[in-house]
Amino acid sequence: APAIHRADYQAPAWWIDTVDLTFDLDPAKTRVLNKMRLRRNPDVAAQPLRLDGEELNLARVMVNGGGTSFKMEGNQLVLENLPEGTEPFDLEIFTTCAPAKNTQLMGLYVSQGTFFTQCEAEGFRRITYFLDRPDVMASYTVTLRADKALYPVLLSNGNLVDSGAMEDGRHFAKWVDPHKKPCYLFALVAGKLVAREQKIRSRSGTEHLLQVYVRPGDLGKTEHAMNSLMHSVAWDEARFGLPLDLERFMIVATSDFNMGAMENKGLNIFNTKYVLASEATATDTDFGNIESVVGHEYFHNWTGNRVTCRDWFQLSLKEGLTVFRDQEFSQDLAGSPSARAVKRIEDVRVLRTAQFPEDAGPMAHPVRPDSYIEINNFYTVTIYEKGAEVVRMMHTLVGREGFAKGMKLYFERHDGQAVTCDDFAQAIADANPTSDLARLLPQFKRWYSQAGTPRVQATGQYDAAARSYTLTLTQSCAPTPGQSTKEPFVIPVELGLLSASGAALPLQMAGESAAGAASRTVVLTEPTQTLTFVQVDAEPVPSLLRNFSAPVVLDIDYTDAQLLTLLAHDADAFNRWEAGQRLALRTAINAIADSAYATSASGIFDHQVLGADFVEAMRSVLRNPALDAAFKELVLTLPSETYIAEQLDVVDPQRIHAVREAMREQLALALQTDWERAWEQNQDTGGYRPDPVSSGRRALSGLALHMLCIAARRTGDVVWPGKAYQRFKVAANMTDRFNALTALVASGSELAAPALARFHALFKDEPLVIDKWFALQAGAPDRGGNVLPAVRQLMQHPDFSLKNPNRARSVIFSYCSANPGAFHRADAAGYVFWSDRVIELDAINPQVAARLARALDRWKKLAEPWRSGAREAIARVAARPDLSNDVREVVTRALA
Ligand code: BAL
Ligand code: ZN
Repeated sequence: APAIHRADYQAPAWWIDTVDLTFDLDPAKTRVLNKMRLRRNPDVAAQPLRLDGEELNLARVMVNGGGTSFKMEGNQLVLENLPEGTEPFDLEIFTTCAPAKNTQLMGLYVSQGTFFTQCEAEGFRRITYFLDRPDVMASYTVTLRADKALYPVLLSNGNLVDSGAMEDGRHFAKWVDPHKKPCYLFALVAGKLVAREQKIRSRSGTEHLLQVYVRPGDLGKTEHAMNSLMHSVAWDEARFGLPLDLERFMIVATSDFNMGAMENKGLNIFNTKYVLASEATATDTDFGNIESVVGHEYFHNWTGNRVTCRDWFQLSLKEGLTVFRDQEFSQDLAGSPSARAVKRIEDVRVLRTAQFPEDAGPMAHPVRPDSYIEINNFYTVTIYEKGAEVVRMMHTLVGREGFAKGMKLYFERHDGQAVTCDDFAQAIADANPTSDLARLLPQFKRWYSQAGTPRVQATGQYDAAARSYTLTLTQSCAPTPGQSTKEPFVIPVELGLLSASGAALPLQMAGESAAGAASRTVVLTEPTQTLTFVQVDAEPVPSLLRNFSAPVVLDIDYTDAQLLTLLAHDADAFNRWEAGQRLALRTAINAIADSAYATSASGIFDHQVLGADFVEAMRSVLRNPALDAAFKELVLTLPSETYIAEQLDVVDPQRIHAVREAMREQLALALQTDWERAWEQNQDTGGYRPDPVSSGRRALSGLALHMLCIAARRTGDVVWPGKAYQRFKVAANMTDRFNALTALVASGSELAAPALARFHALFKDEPLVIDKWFALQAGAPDRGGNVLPAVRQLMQHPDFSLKNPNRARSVIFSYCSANPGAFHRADAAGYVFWSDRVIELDAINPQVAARLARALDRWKKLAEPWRSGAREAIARVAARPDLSNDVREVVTRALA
């Protein structure tokens, strides 16, 4: 397939004003009657009407009630002899499709006997012939007809205006969406579902009906999703003045879904993973994810739906902005400054372990890409998470109030339109004409056009005689595919200075008459800038990039003592955590490089690598009564293998794994009594609540138990594994139960096998819990190469299915993408397994296959023999003549 280029964008030659769809739903053969009212776009040169279609059977085409000539060109239906002039005319297209055979889960498909749709990005063309592009916005009327016994619930976007019985046990429902929308926001659902309902009243007094639809047995697991939805509605009104614009807002859950969820207008369709939760089946992490995904999809109702994207290159217009909004929502709901910081740290961790590698690899692309082959490959952490960081920097540059003003202007200007990332940035800047953003807008927008993670190198110089401290900040950005040179970015750096003993110093810069606050934001625009601070009594410790104020790598040569000061005293919680991570990272990298440390043939790295200072600092954090448990858990968790690998030019994944395991074991042993205390002091009291404080306590006690089991493995202790097994058996919630199970599995305890068997028996009817069961085993630490055979075995399990994306992810992705120590085998068997699965999945579901294909993105960094093995495996996939565009694009770029 050819690449599509942003520069080639042209407005549509035709507009579709109204769409009237009638569905006769049948799994084997669904009939779709599509009546459209079209007109020529007078602003564009006359040309034939080209409608997109895919895997459709065309039965009839009529214009203004009569026959017409047409032809097929590839997948497009081309009509040349349409009425002249700009008067609207009617076009009627009758097609059939086969939802039961649709394993791609794009367009109309069947999941467990229920019909669902997924149209973003280009799935509507699998339902009917259409101008399948986001800048064509139409008014939709939808009539659904189906067997009443099999499909009692018939849903589409908007309001239900009519329904009733038909002959032969069939019935119908007619829906009208009061808002114009692009076709990617179309949705229908038909099946046996039940709903939790809630009436709410908005600030203006309007009443709305909220509904969460699930399969009948799942109703008891919908309370949290409904609460999250109510919080979302209230939050968007309170923070941005954006009300719910529909009488009825529906969420429907399906267990077969490619993504997390989809923001179809008024009818969000969700992966069950992001709807269903009970304390018995869902962890605290699940509860948190549900809150943020429900929020995310709801917030799209304005950022995405009311104002949508002109073309798919602008995807981050809605995704970056909506991720930023859901992150803010979760922070606002979390409440305390400490809980906010914990959420921020978690978000940054995702950015740095997933997006930074993407930005340095073969799939690197700007937040607003210039070209793509398959748009589905661009639903990436760059578009989403880096896009959110770009919006966050705007927020930083104009302030909270200024940003709210900018949002208001954005909707005043663009409500009902399909627009670009430029339009958004312009609105925020124009609403804040005296801001740094307005002053620097063209340069700021390089964040949209330039790929790659900028690096900021910082060096400090203290001049005792002048009592001044000079910071030199130099920015650079490495080349990425198709972009060999980069211009300087606008980088907001929030910073402060600490005394050697950790006191916050008031900041006074050269030329200023008095000292100001102890923290401020400096905006970098030049390749190199120097900042001079005066009235500094002794060499300070700089705290830079507080709260991770820009998505950059900060290179700075801290001494261990400086990092220990930051870890103990920085007023910025993010940088406190970051100081601990830097200490651990430095230790890991030194040990990985140090040839004096040998790895034994069995892969055991039997050395003390952590210094006493680090261990004592970790002990202080654990014992510090002023710190929240959630924060302690983050500090005491070592940087991931993926993150460590990103810091190295040449990656030996086994050595990284061995060193990190050794560090963990050392922490487990050295802090044993503190872990015991952390376990005892953080037990649940009272009933289960997934709030930040109690989930933080569970996270810390879970880590403690894990560490105690790791220590027991070395000491031969049987008490803690026994306690873990006991906790596993009697736990009152899934978080505690799963943490205990994980501790047993991860420490290789003999009790792991009986616990796993018991877990499966307990939850055999809970698919989302069974996903956890699979994922835990596929992600288990490798002991002598045992994980790959176990994964193969898991794929033979009666509960396994390659067709269900959640299940495929729970086994295959957990192994290939989340278990580097087991996946990167010297014999390349992990890679061969990967290539087999990519090929196998591609025939079923190209979107899921292409995600899996990304698991070897960073192969060029691997040391031998992994590098050659990985290249061979990718080449093996690329050699297949019958690949989807999705997988073809990924492997071609990987080999380039
Ligand atoms: N628009 C695709 C799913 C999401 O980002 O909400
Ligand atoms: Zn989204």
